[in-house]
Amino acid sequence: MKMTFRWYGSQSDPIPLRYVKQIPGMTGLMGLLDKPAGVDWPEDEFLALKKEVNDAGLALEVIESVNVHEDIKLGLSTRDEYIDHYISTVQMLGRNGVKVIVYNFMPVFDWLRTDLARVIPEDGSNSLYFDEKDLGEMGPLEIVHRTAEDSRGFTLPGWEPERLALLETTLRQYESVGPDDLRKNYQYFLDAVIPVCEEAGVRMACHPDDPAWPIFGLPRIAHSQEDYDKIVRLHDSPANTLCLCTGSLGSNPENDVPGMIRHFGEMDRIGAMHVRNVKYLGYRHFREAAHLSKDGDLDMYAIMKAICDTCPDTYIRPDHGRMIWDEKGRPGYGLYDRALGAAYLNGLWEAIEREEQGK
Ligand code: DNO
Repeated sequence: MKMTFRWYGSQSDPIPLRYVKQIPGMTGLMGLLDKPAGVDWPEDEFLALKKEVNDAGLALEVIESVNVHEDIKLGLSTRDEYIDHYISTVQMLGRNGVKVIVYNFMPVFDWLRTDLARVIPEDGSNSLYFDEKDLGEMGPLEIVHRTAEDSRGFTLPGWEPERLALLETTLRQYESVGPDDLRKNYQYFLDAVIPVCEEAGVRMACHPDDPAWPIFGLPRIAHSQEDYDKIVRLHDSPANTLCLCTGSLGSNPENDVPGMIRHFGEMDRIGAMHVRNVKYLGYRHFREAAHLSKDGDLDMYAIMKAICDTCPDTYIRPDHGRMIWDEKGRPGYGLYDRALGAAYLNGLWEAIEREEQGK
């Protein structure tokens, strides 16, 4: 397992890279460039990022959020041009040492929460929170405005302003797209991109729907084992993999997260993992918790054990942390709680490996 950290670049992330390097066991980043969906990523900008990261003693083998343009998901006639840009970006990243690209195929919204800073009464920390009841009252436009207001001035991944500016039009375009249409458009995308990935030595890793159910009547096709079984079959290749996010899939208690890791790990279809815990508060109602098993409802030991048994070489990162110790960071992406998460996951890993060696 290679422990990595999501970092937004020195212009936008208040966390200096040397702090990331100082987290015990941290080997690299799941990095990103802040680029709108559909553009060809400029090689010089990527190389500058890579140099900065490598100079800090960290690897840059995973890139997150090479976003798929909405026209590709909608299957519009303009999609081929955007797919061409995607392909050039894959080729560029591959020749510069990137092994995995984390992306998603969610219509319009990436992850969604109804509160970005819900205070946890037990200890006064706060975390991302979701209650479907609040969402019902809000509607898509309101949630977008509220999320922007609550983000403390930080851009949030998946909530890029240029995408959301077109929100009303895009929502209308999806009215005639059902899950099967979306899957067909997905297959078209994978058929074009995966052969290029195979040549470039890159694996595509699809992030699940978060939360793990449909929202606002939009089609969503990546939130259960059954969904992912279909996705890996859309284009059968070792380069067509999942970014198994435990907190996203785990938001639905019907998903057996360790079981899913074993299922797809054994098939060698896990390219990367986001590892975090959630606390259920009711039907479609949860908050994000500290990484520890006892602080939430996921069994983090069983999760790490499943990784160790079936995909021990995968890249993982501690995912969304709470805001603790008065940190004023990007919601979900502060330093302190994610660093604690990494330390805890590394501790579990050491114990599991020792256990294996002692057998
Ligand atoms: C949320 C992130 C996601 C993820 C994208 C990948 O915090 O995990 O935004 O990066 O879905 O495309």
